[in-house]
Amino acid sequence: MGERLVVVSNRVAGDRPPAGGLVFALHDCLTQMGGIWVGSGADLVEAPAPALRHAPADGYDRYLLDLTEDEQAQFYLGYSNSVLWPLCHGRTDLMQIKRGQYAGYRAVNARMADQMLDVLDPDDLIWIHDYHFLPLAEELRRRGVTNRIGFFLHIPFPAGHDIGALSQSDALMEWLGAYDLIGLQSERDVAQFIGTSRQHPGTEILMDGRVRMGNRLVAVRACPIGIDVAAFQGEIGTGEAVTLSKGEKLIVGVDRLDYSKGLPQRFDAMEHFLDTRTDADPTATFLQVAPISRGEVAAYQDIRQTLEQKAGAINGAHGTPNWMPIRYISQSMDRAELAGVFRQSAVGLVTPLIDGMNLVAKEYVAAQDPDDPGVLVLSRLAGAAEQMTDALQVNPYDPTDMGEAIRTALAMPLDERKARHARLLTGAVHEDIHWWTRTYLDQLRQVRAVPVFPLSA
Ligand code: ADQ
Repeated sequence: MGERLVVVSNRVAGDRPPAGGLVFALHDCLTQMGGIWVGSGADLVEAPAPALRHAPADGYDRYLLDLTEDEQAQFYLGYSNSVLWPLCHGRTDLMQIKRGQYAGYRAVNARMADQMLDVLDPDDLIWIHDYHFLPLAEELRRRGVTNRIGFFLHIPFPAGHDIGALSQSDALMEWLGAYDLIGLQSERDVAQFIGTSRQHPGTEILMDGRVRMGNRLVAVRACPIGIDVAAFQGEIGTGEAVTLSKGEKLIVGVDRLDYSKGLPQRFDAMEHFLDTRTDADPTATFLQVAPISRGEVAAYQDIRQTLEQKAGAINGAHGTPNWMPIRYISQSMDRAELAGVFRQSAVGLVTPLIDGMNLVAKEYVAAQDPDDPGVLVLSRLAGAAEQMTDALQVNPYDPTDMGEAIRTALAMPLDERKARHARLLTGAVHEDIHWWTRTYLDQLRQVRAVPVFPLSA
């Protein structure tokens, strides 16, 4: 039997077209290449089935792992999103370490490995995604799986000075040592990985770029994720997505509601712009779309309240009976609506405090009219900043810097807008989603963490 791709990620595409960045990218990859996609089922169960549930999709097969309500609390909301997510985003202060989470995380990974054995073939190329399944390769190796196994981390690799906040920091490095290729979003993440590895006994960085982890040699590479530019452009309709008055400009921000996305600072930047407004500045309305995510986690409830208060205060101070400077929406939008809003806006604000990549930045560029493009204002701390050097790059912690960038973007002459956009679009087209999957999988086929010693149980 020939090579078959086996993708594992927590979320899999449902029956409707997938929405989120990671899910969209993997759906596209599997539709083209065929193979199987293993993930956790959306509906919680009282007692998990003894085997993965088969759910065919167009062009590939899906296999779903059942989760109970308790496992959802410990594995997903707990260890994954209240421990690993804040750790990787430099917010150790928001980590909520609670008894039972780690055991739940390990148990779900172990059951996933057990149940995957039934669907794996010896020639399968296994590609595991993101922080929910860090220990999965080690679990598979324990069960005798010798296939090539790649990992891709979509979020930043934790900084060396934060790693001590994870009680299982040694285990983390051992889990990673069971892969053949560790893919990270940016060179910054590779540097963080190397820094963290240096602190870990038994890990050694080799001159050829590989890392000796225990008795295995593992390759670590930056491979920045991209988007399907043509597909996103195909979403753009005709007509105005947002009603504006004559001469009014639109500034847009689109994010999951998450503390890593820098939303309060972005609202402060808009306030700075309004506070220092002169007659030379156009009337500009800021539309922030931020649907609630992970609403059960406390840190996510706080951010929602903060934003509602800020939007109210800024509108109260600067609005008029006919105009509100901030429109804040906490509901999701479909991709066609999003594409339309991006195209209509004069400025795209993508200002996370830290981000693995940030696909909104690339979608914003893809959606612009090349003859009259909007300007991307991009956080220098987003992974995307390494590729998108023609954006106006800002410090997302500094509202004055961002507020002045909004002013610069609104006043930017057409020639400069066109030149910057053309270069950004060329980059997004060249290093798109197809390039990403091709580049990653080509490297995975080439590398081999040698030798594969069975790990003791
Ligand atoms: P996310 O943190 O979810 O992804 P991002 O890369 O911006 O962040 O992707 C979000 C996706 O969801 C985009 O495709 C965007 O269009 C869509 N989206 C966002 N807000 C939306 C809204 N209001 N309505 C509808 N759709 C919305 C993680 C990492 C990122 C990394 C991706 C992919 O945190 O750094 O870029 O994975 O690797």
